[in-house]
Amino acid sequence: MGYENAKAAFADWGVDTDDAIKRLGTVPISMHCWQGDDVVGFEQKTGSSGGGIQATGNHPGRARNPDELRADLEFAYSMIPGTHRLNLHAMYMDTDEAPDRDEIEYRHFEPWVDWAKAQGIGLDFNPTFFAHAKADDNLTLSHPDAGIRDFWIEHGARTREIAARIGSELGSTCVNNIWAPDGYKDIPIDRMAARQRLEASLDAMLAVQHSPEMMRDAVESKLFGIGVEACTVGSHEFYMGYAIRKGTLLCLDMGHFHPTENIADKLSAVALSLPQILLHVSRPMRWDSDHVILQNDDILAMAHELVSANLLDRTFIGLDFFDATISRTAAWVIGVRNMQKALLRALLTPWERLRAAEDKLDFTARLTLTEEFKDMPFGAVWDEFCAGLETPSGLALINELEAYQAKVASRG
Ligand code: RNT
Ligand code: ZN
Repeated sequence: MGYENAKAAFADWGVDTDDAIKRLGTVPISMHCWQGDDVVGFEQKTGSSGGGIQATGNHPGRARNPDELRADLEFAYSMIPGTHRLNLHAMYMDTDEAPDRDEIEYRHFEPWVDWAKAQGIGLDFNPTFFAHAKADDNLTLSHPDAGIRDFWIEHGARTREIAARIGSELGSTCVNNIWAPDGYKDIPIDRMAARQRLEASLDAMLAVQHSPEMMRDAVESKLFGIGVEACTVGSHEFYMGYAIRKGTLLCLDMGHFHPTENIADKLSAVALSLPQILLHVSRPMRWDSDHVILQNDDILAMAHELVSANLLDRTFIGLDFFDATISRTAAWVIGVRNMQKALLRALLTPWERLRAAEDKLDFTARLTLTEEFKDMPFGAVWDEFCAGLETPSGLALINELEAYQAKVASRG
C-alpha cells in the first residue's frame, strides 16, 4: 500500500501519520559500541571480558581497532533513519598510551569526540568495571579490600569527569551509566556489609557535582550473572532506592529481571519517583542472553508505555545486546530499526479511543480495537519515514548489509 492510502486509513482512526513520522525523527537511540567488537575493547592489555557478559560466536568481521569500529558505525548509521548517538565504554579508549583504569583522562577519548563532532552525533559513556585483573573476583566497588574499592572509585570518578567534558564539547548531555558486576557465586554470609560498601563507594564516586546539562549519572541493577548466581550486590531494590535518594537516573536493562517479568510495566511505576530513566533495550532468551532485539511483544510493550505514559521526553533509550554469530553491523542496524519501528507503532496508536473504552470499562471494545488495529499498514508509514531520511528499506537494505559484511569478512 502506498503512503497516501496508508495515511487515509490511519486518518479514519483519527491518527495523523505525518505527526508520527515527525515525532519519530526526533527520538535518538543510543547505539552501544560493544556490539561491534564482542565487548573486547581497545586497551593495550589483554584479558577475558569477565563480568559474565561474554559474547558468543565467531562471525567474521569483528572490529579490531577504533578505526575499524568507526567505519562500521558510520555504515550502520547510514542504514538507520534519523540522527542517533553512540554509547561508549571506558575500555574503548583510543590512544597509544596504556593508562590503567584509574589513570584515564579525556585526551584518551578525544579522537572519539572529534569523530562524533564530524558525524554530528552525541556520545554517552560508561565506566568499565569488568575485564580487568582487579575485577577477577567479580567484586569491584563492594570489594572488602579498601585499596581495590579506591581503585574503582577513582576509575568511576574519572569517567564522570570525562563524560562531563564530552557533553560540553558536543553540546549534548552525556549519560554516564554505572554497572558493576559485583556479587557472589554462592550464598554470602553478609549481604548487608557488601551493600553498604557499594553504597559508600558510589557516594565517593559521585561526590563531585557536574553540570546536569553536560552529564548525568545512571545506575544499572541486575538480577544475577554467570559467576554471581547467589547474590548481586547492586540489585534492583538497591539501585532503585539509591537513584531515588541521590537523584541519579535509574537504568532498566530488559535482561536484568526474572525472565517472566514485564519490564514495560515498570516504566510508569518508577517514573512516579524518578524524573528520568535510562533503558537498556535487550532481548533476554531464558536468561540475560542479550540477543538482538526483535519487533516482539516485549519491545512493542516498551514503546507502548513510553508513548502512552508520555515518557519519551524523560527517557534515554539505549540498546544493550551483543551477538557474535551474525554480521555485527547488521545486528546494530536491525536492532535500532526495530526499536524505531516499535516506537512508530506506538506513535500511530489511536490513544484517545482506547483510553475512552478502558475508562468506560468496555474491555470488549478495547480488545477489538487493539486487535483490529494490528492489521493497519504500518509498513507503508515506515517506508515513508525511511524514504524521507534517504535510508533504504526492504531488499535494498538487505543488499547493502550483505555488501558491507562481505567487505569486512576478511578481517583476521
Ligand atoms: C551487563 C550490563 C551492562 C553491560 C554493558 C557492556 O549485564 O547489561 O550494561 O552490558 O555495560
Ligand atoms: Zn545493560
